[in-house]
Amino acid sequence: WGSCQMPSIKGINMTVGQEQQAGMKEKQVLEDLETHLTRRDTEALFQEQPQTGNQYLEDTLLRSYLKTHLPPKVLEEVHQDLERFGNRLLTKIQRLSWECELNPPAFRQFDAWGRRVDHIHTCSAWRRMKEISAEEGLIAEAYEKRYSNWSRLYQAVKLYLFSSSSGGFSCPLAMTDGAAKVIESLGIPGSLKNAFDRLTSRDPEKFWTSGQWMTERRGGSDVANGTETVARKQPDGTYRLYGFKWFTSAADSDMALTLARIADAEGQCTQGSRGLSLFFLRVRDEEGKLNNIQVQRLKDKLGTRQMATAELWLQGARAELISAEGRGVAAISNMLNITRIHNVIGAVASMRRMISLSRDYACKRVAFGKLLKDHPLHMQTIARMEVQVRGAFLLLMEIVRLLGLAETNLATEQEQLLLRLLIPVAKLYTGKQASAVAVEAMESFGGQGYMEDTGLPVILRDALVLSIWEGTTNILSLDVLRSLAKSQGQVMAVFLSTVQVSPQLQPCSASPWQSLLW
Ligand code: UCC
Repeated sequence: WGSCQMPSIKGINMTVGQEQQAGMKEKQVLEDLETHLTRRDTEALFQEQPQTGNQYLEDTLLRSYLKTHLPPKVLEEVHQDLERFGNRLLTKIQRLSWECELNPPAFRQFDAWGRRVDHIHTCSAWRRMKEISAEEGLIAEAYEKRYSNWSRLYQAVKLYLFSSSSGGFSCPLAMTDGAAKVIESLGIPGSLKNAFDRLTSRDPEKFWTSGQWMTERRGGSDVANGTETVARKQPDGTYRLYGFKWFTSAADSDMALTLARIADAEGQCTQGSRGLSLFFLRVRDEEGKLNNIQVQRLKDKLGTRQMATAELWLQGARAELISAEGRGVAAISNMLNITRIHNVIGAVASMRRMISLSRDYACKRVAFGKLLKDHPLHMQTIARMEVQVRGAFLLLMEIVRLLGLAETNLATEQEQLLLRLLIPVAKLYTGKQASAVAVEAMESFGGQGYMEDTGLPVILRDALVLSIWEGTTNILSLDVLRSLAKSQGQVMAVFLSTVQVSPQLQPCSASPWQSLLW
């Protein structure tokens, strides 16, 4: 209400009585105006906050999938645990997640007296996430195999529920799972037994996380030509590593798997992929002293800021060779495939979170005189996103179902081929999808979606990395070609025959193939 619109009572000839009356009127107008100036009703934007409840109970597709696939006895136990976990996520863990976002890791290179300490400080909520991961068996579940071939799927479901509330802790868990998988595939040699037990422990005191140090300064995709780190053999059979790891995620981890070139007696190394071997190393010793490693700096990333990613100098780090010489890439590919599946889990989880919040908001927010949910155009947008996340979810379930079969020696040759093909396809597809869906969902909140303190931009920033790390879209496309070439085309034949015999591609038949065919 601008002053030019105010009723004017000035400039008129009046009697004393009229003047008094006019004075009172003027006072009244000014009082009215003052009431407006206090902006009592307009000082803030009041909207009901979008929320999710128990993610497990609210996820009808997840629940119907478990019901139709798990044996009844397994379903009964798993259902109870997931309902409890859903409550724990809602009441305890989500809060910690936000704390991780508000308190990103900090790096201190020197102490007050000039001593080099290279200390990466993480917040208490981040450290609590590590304990929770152990308590919930987020890695252990897959290796204990309590439910035989269903254990892997059950683990993936827990990780899926955890992902959006993990404050970025999903990343170290992905690499921890990958490291455990590599060690298991090597037959758990005696020297790695302790590491394996710790990676798969449910005891927070014992539990270790692992890093995966592959990327060097010459690049992260072309590992075969980009790896400069050299390994020198020691008289006791161990190695010392010298090099510069340029992008090491979860640098606060307890151990790492990394690639290096073994130098011969003359100090010469074989170049290319065939010169790479895989090593295990502890990041710190029992006293907490770094293993001849220097932290150069922490990375300043767009997202996943809750997690410490660092540049590391290896200056004689003591390490153990764990692959055959020159078979490093093949050995670490087990880890890559697991972390790529985790990437799919993260992609589906972030889409699920964004869409669930968007759906809830549509039931609360009024515009143009009615709730958003009563606007067909708005609901069409949400429905389209919902279809995307459902397809991606079913694809994920299919992959972890196949992985569970492979890990319990129950997979046919066809199923193994299909798994090999689907991992890169699902990673590249859902990574891209998650970014697009996060942007679309953000828009469905209007300007509020763009506000940092709603927590929504964090989800978008974190989703944007999903198409980049663990192999960009083009690198994964090449991996699809690699799987085709290595199997002499069999992966594609199996894929096509599986798609053809799949149930009639009805939405309610919950077929994972729909998402790939659309
Ligand atoms: O480290 C990182 C940490 C980020 C944390 C992410 C956590 C995610 C969690 C999400 C939660 C929300 S990021 C850095 C990641 N780096 C990459 O992904 C590397 C990208 N580059 C590639 O993938 C390349 O394609 C390479 C490195 C695999 C290419 O190496 P090569 O040496 O040129 O490849 P070759 O010569 O074709 O393959 C060597 C051997 C072959 O076996 P053989 O010799 O028996 O024929 C291949 O078949 O390795 C085998 N191989 C594989 N086997 C290669 N890739 C695979 C595979 N994917 N599966 C099975």
